[in-house]
Amino acid sequence: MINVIGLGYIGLPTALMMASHGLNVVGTDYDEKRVASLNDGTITFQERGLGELYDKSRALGVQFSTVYQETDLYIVSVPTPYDPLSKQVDPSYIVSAVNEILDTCLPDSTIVIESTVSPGTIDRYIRPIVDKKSLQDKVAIHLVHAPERIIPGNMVHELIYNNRTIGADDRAVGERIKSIYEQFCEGEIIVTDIRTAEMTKVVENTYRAVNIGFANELAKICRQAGMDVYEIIRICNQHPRVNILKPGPGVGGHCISVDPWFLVGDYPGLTDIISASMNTNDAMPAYVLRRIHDIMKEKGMTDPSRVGLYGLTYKENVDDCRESPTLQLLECQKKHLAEPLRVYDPFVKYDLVENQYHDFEAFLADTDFVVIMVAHRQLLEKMDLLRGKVVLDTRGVCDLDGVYRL
Ligand code: SAJ
Repeated sequence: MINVIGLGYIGLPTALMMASHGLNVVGTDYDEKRVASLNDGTITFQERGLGELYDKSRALGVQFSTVYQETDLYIVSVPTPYDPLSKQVDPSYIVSAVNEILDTCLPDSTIVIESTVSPGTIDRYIRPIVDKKSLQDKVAIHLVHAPERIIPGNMVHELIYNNRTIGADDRAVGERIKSIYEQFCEGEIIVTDIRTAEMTKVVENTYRAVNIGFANELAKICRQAGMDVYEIIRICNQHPRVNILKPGPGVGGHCISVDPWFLVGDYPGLTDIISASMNTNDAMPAYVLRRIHDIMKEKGMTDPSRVGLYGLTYKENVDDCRESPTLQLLECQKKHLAEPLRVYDPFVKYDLVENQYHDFEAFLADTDFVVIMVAHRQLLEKMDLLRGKVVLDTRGVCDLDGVYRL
């Protein structure tokens, strides 16, 4: 039996994918409400294809519990926050999960860490407690790092088709875990050592962060030059070796906005490009706020309560608001002691911020100036409703006359 520890954005899809392929899976989470909801038949977050996977897994007997199971294979997908001051990873959730596993597991067990960690974290914080237990009880506990790569919005597809990396101390253990992932993963699975696996994961997200930072910098350059950044990027991307990403109102989520800081925290003197890109991305919400101010001035608008932000999630068509650019912008606005702007997001059905709307039409009725922060499918289909309003489009998706860009 496989015990998946942590039923969040990564653990839950992984547990369901494994169970739906006939593997015997129990998902464990300390959050009683989450476990109760999953046992009652209610999935805990929205993601394309997850509902079907959930139904199939339930029919095949997947179980959810708050209790760690006695078994010989664990997959750990708990959060790895970072300390905003030191920029270093906070391994406390993984350490406590591994401690609980060590208290429960069978003598010859494997612990697979899927959570993202900074290079060296497993050697520094996890290996010592595992080695101590192995020595004390004369048991063999194997450590493996299998970092996830799935992108919110397309998780189910990517779980099946992405290539994967498995880091293990012992090749045979790595190959054994590979054969389990091969039950559902059709991509190539590369077996390497643990530190290499840790580094590749953080490097992948850093690569994307740096490239988003570049696109954001281009947007600012083009604004100053009075040029259309989207047209420039579109033309440049016709070059066979150029692929520039999209500028936006900032970077959110719990990966790209966090993982590169692990490298900055661990190698402060060697990460100039990375920290400059991260600072550029982090400064985008304040840049959008300045754009709102400038546009209001240009239009002779004086009432900020008529300005509305469309989108609260960190990107389109997901319900995840972690580190979202809209939340960052509202935070920035708060520091100026300003009344928070109006906000609407079709994916956020609960009250998250002040002045939040749950009805698109009501939101539009109360706003003259709409800032597109997230390009949800709903908006793309109803763009006409913005006709006649002042629009600042931070995502490059609106073609209405007179639209303002980043
Ligand atoms: N963004 C831009 N411009 C772009 C692309 C993204 O501004 O051209 C913004 C998004 O709007 C969002 C943020 O960046 O706010 C991050 O979004 P994303 O779609 O780039 O990535 P995530 O955070 O949803 O998922 C990433 C993925 N990593 C890479 O593509 C290298 C995913 O494969 C990882 O599994 C995931 O991080 C993770 O969990 O580490």
